[in-house]
Amino acid sequence: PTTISRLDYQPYPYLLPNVELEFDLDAAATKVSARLHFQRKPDAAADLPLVLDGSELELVSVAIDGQALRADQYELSGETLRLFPRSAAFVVEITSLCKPAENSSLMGLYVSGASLFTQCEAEGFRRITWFPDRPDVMSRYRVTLRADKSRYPLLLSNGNLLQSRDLDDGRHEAVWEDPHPKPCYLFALVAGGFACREQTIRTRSGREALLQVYSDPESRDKTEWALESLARAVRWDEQRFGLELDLDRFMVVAARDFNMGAMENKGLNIFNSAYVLADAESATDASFRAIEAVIGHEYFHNWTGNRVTCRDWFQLSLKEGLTVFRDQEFSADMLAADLPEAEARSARAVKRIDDVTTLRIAQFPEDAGPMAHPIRPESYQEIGNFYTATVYEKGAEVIRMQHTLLGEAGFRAGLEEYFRRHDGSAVTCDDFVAAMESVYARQHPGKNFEVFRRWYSQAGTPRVQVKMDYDQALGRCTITLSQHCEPAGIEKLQVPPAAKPPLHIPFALGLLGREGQALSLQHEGQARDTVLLDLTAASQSWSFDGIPERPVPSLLRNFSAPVIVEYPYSDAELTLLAGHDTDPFARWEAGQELAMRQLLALVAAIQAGQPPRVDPGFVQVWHALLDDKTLSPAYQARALTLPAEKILLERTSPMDPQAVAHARAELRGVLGAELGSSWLRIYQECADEPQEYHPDALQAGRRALQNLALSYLMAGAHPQAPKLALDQYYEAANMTDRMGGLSALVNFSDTPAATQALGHFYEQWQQDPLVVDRWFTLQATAPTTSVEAVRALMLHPAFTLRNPNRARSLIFQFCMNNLQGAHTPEGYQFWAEQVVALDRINPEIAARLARAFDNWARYVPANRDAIRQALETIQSHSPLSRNVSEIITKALK
Ligand code: B3K
Ligand code: ZN
Repeated sequence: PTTISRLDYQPYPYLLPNVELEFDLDAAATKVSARLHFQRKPDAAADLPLVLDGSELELVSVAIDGQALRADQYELSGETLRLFPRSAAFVVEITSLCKPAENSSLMGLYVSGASLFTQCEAEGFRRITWFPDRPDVMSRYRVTLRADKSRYPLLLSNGNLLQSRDLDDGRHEAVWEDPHPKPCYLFALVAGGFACREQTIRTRSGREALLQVYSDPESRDKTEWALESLARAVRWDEQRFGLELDLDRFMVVAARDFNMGAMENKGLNIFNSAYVLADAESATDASFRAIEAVIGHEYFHNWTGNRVTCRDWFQLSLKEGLTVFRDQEFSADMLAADLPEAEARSARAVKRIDDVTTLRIAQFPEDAGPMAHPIRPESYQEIGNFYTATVYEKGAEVIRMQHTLLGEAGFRAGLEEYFRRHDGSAVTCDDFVAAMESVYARQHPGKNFEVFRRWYSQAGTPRVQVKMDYDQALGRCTITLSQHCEPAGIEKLQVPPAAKPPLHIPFALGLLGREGQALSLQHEGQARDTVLLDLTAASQSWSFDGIPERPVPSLLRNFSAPVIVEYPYSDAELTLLAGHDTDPFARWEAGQELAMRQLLALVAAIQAGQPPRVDPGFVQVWHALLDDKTLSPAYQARALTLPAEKILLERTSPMDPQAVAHARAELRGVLGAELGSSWLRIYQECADEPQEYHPDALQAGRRALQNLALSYLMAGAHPQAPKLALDQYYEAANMTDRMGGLSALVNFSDTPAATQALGHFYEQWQQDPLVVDRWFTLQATAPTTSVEAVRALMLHPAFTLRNPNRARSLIFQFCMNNLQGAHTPEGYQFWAEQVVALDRINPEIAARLARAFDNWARYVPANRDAIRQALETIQSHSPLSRNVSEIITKALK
């Protein structure tokens, strides 16, 4: 397998300003005729061959300037077609065939249901036609689509519809033109029968634009929220960043079969239906929020990704990190909208807590494992493997730090500068940082982003060690921050280890008095409750005067950098912070850290064969949080949720998944039992307010807290719990409550009533694929579910490996989110089998499953050895896709 390196980038020697494509669409064989207008760049050598990419294509004919080429006039080998043009400007005409119905990879042109869809990012366009399939070749597209009219009544592509007409023998034709030059990865077409929900909006400059959401006709009543979310996203990007929609028509189409969440094709976003379809009866609060986030994300790509795109795929975080940051801010603003100041602050903190939790569950382990890479990777074998939590979520944190350093107005100015410099081109992460730096240097004469840039080239999660000294006589508190970052991924194999220079870490700090009161800090000539320390060296100190008593530090407020903080808090100090910190994120964090200590102690006891014992002091902390009437329900739900199993797992060494699952269940049981009457009170208070369903922060928060209370009541075996859960399940008026009831039953009781409710659920919802996915997921993740049970579920008529959502709902959920069931020798062998089976169908999806046990080398010996065997089982299969092979090879290094 070839490894591609970032530093080997070479510009493409030709411009391709215009592309004309004609499609004769047919599921079995689609004929594609391309007319490509090339111009050699002035600085390119005249004898360079023209190199085009193509995959799984049948070449019918190729011509240059109207002259058909004989087979000896071009070179076709593997995925490369070489032509030898004789002039500086010429037209290449290629006709080829592709086979959508046989394409199970869901890259390129494929069939889903009765419709045809495309997915081109990153390298899917080469499965449609021979082309320079790289993001730095930008062209204007004119696309003619022809197909049978009754089978494919709607023919969509990017841009504007120029004309449509009926042809002979039941076929019809549509011609689309996209006025904006784009790389081929943003090309899209859709053909099929769809229902449309649409709305006209007026953009801020007064232009009218048509927003459309297309779905299966039977799902049309579930597209209202998506369309509203799209309209909100358009408005928000205008208001927050001054970015206006540049199209007359913006379309979103839902597909049942889709590898990722969605795709930002210019003017024609194609979505996994899970991120479009929702109504109160079938979707949970979390789904409504996720739809809003993904609709926003893809829409925001229209500027950050499409207007300015990536020079090469190493720059992926240029668009993804930035766009994730933008969707996070969008979601936070939507959650906080219309709330009074204090509630708005709490709602934003909840969003931050959820985003940081995602980072810790998905990205920290990646940074600590064999696939660790900087947000701008240095090399890859298969780019499809680098749509990672690091590129996306850590990438967003790196953008967020720039926002923190520049401030809101400075960041907006930096973004404006970025568009001034680069609109319409394909650029690098360095270009983005340089635009931001130009504003930063103006704000802070003498400072720059020289050290900050290292975030783009360094893998691994940095640790920041905090030391606090207090001088009573001087009333002076001195904070010393020291950073270091362990070797990550392949760096671990290097001897001697590569030097990892310090990073620029914006570190937000507050100090609390012993009564929990905020202390005012003098910093850079101002008095503040929170100061931002600029850590740019291995170790630095800051002193604060006028501090009347030895304070308790509140560290990394609002999670101001993606690092791990180390400070020797006493339990009493954490308890103070958990009850009083004025920074809601840091307050949550303190409670989580206390819970983490309990959990780690339980893990140790379980491993030593001792009876697990929970500290009554800790139960009191949870009790106080339960009784705190000042907290918003959504925040309270987060504060009372124990750290996720995967976060706990990362904190055990060696990692012991069975002990982790056992410890967390134990603590939940103790908290449920000892605080039973409080949980019941909370449950009843939350259940008390019937209203018309809306997924807003307040209502959703109340439901989250109610469902959390129910799960604790079940875990604590409260005598009333099973009846509450059953009643809630059968009487629910929305899916959030229904799932809350059902999951309480299924996760905490293996009773006939639970089995019956599961059966009832399937009966009720079997027509709705997204709800059937929930049904599989619930069973896949229930602690009592064994490998045998999963195999039985795979035989269910509704199961198929070919639909990614369905495969994820059962196989991925079991392997990745069922510690008890999956972390067994049978579990690991089952995983290996499924990776191999999926690889034959869909390599991109298979490679994601292949990463389930990335960190196997850090597990306790029995698990470690069993996973190694399973990895070797996978490796022994051939052929493996480039995708899976890269993952397995790196895991076994
Ligand atoms: N840009 C797409 C990524 C799809 C790539 C799949 N191979 C999704 C997104 O981040 O918006
Ligand atoms: Zn994206």
